[in-house]
Amino acid sequence: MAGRILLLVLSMNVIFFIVNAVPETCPADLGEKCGVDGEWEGEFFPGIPKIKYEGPSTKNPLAYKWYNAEEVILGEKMKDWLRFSVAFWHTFRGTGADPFGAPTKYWPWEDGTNSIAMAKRRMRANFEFLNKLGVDRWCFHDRDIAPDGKTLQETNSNLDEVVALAKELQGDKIRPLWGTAQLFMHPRYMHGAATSSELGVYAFAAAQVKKAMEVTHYLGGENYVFWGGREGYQTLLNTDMERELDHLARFLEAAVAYKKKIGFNGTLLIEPKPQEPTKHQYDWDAATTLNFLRKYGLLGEFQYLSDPNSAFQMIVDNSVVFVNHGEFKLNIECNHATLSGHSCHHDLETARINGLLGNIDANTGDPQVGWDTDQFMTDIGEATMVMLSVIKNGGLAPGGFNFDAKLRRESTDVEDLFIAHISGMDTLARGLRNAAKLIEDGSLAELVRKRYSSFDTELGGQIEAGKADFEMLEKKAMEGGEPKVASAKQELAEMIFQSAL
Ligand code: XLS
Ligand code: NI
Ligand code: NI
Repeated sequence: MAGRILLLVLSMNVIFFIVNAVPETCPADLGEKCGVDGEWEGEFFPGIPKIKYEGPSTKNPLAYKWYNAEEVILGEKMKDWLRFSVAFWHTFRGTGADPFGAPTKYWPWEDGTNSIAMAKRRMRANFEFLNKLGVDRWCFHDRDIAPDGKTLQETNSNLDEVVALAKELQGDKIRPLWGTAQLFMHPRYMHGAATSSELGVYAFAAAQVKKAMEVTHYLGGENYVFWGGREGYQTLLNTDMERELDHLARFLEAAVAYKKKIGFNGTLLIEPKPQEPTKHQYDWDAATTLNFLRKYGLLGEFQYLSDPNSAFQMIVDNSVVFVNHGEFKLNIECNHATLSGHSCHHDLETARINGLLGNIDANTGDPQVGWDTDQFMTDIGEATMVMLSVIKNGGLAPGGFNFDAKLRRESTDVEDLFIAHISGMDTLARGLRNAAKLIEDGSLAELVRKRYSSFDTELGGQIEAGKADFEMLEKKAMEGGEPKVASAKQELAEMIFQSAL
């Protein structure tokens, strides 16, 4: 009996050995791509060249048609206006799963695990992707890039291990556009993170943000994002909204204090979204978020920058740039703006005129689907309006355009990852070229200027300076008689806009 048990134990050890001898870190079906130590060898995207600009007439899907990084538009290189970034979570963690269906994407380098070895391999794929695309920025959530451990300590050390590799692979060119903490997937965050009804969860979220900020800083990240996916409610019947919002403000104050403590100079960006996953998210849209920041004193000093000698100011219809010297700005996501019932252009302008336009999550929704479909932008008109806002903002730096966008579930080829980004980049590059044409042509700005020209008078000046009281205005109304109201010229404005596309 004892002999049999010994035999069994021995044979189990043999099986254990055989299983372990197969390199754990390489997918099973890769043949020669797995080295002896189980590490991936060679390219992740063989056959995909470095993507180059070939101009609008090329038929090559793996080439830029409109995005020409070094070309100067309105005094700046295209790459500086556009500051593109790849979103790690969609490009390297997106599986194509949806609430009704299983994953559809099986990238050759994936082994179906969430191990540290797999996380490192994905990181290598990420940097090959960035280098081939010619994009210098990437965005990540802490949990996209490294797996959860059994304790917070273990989770942090997993993160450190993967981040050390990312730092090495970044070289001296690539940096995070922003980092963020994923505070919505784990069940502990079901009631929210900073707005959870549980103090322990609030503390856990703080610890996670603290670590994510440190890591973003360590990698040379230029911004840090707060997207409050579960900072909201399902019903007000069980919710103390006032208390939750107070907690959120205290949480953000603590983040500012910590940012200063570690010497992180990046901008803190709040990303509004109206709902999904909660029924009602607190940072509904740009205006709601702005009001929240204002109520809690989280806006800094404002300053109008108007330098009549600057070429830029002359170009953009003499508009003044409104600068907010506070810690927070907004990260406007186009698909979130449309979910909240606005256009992307509306939320960008709301942020811009308040000095809060910090970054754009460049994606688009589907007019027939009522959720955050996170598609790559392809509408040239939308891209042109986006770029009008960006130019008027004087660019987005230190923010940029993060492709918070994913392949459709049915797009399953590795090259589709490239095609999607190239298409999104070309769409925005085309938007930039069109917006520059409109600004240089000046007739749209002139139409707007004329429309308000009745205020370019002595009384108009007094009104705008806050010096016109009701008696003065009554006098004008009585003396001037029935005012002549001019046409809004909407169709002409639309005609001018269309002619630039
Ligand atoms: C989700 C958000 C998310 C943020 C980062 O809808 O867009 O991806 O950008 O947490
Ligand atoms: Ni986003
Ligand atoms: Ni989104």
